[in-house]
Amino acid sequence: MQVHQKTFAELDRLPIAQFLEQLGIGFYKHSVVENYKLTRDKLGTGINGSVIRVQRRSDNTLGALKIVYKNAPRADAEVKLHAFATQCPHVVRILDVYENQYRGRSCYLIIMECMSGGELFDRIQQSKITERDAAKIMKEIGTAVQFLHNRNIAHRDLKPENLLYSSKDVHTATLKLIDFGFAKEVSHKGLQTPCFTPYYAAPEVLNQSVRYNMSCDMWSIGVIMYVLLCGYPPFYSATGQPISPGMKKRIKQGEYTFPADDWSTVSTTAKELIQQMLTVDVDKRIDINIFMRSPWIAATSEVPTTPLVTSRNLMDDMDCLKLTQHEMETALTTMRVDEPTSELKNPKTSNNKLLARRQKKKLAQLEMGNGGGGEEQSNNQQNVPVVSQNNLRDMVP
Ligand code: I85
Repeated sequence: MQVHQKTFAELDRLPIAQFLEQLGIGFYKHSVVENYKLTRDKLGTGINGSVIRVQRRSDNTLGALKIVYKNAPRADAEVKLHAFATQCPHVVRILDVYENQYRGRSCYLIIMECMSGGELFDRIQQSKITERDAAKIMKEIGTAVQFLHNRNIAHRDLKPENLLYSSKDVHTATLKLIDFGFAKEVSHKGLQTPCFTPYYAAPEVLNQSVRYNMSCDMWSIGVIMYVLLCGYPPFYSATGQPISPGMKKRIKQGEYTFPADDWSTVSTTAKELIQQMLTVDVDKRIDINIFMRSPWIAATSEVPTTPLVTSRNLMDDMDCLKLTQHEMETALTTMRVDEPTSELKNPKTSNNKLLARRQKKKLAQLEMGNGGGGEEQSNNQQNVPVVSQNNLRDMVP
């Protein structure tokens, strides 16, 4: 349990086996079938691979096995970030990790506890909930996100499909976050490597990565909370199409309303909280700690027990759920921001030479006691860090 003191960056230096060992997670290279019975039940297909149901031979415990091909761009990051986050009670727990050959390819097999309660919105659709229930659900989601953000980790794929209940029992089930395929540790270290010396970087650029990635999660929380309280998304296409130019424009300008028919009975506190998350200006959007401290979340026992129209709306319009899911997918894809990839690096340019020259000059200045002249523009443009808006999905084979 000494792991609590160690940061992700500290642990990340270790090879995967030791990394997992530090977190008390088993890492094995023998065949997974020696310890688990694989079933044909497919629980879904993620970006990096499939998820199937498994059963531990020793005690019949149900598990979910996720195959992540080792050559996938984020394979190691997914295993490590998920393993690190597994300490949070609102993150699906990793039981073991295997490294096996599958169809001739090397892959990680992540064995998780099986979340047999299914997706959050499937449950909401089937039962009437009150505003207080919604607050409790948002608190569970917020707890997971707070755990991650306070450790410099952005999930970047917060959507209803990634929120599952641990069991079918409504009273005891815990809501947990799944899928770390897009998760990212967002410290400044990416911008400090020799390849990306930020000569031209404005101060705000240095904060951009952290701010954007974290605030992307906050926007997602805002959308999830909106849907939870009414049963339809804040932004939707008027044409019935999954995404339209009008809808894009409304998202970009933050144009949404709280239609009185469904929202008049919802507390102002809840609506204000949503507004603080669905704020277009990233600098004005609230962070997770402020969210968690807001009375609606911190004092759920004082939130009114007004019934919500959510399940009725979700039921009335089966497409609503699909629409919400699609809408979040599109928005998430455009919101994920990455540092420049190594391809942007110009290997011919030597920053070290420049640095050496600088240091020599500084010494000379000190010796001469003057400020010296300026020939600041001598380095290569290609080393300027760019915050690329690569669609990650396009980069994954
Ligand atoms: N349990 N995105 C959609 C699922 N337990 N599922 C997806 N990425 C993941 C599947 C495709 C999410 O990382 C995914 C991941 C992990 C899981 C996962 C993990 C643990 C489950 C891709 C279920 C489930 C739902 C209802 C009933 C049952 C299981 O999906 C059952 F009855 F089988 F227990």
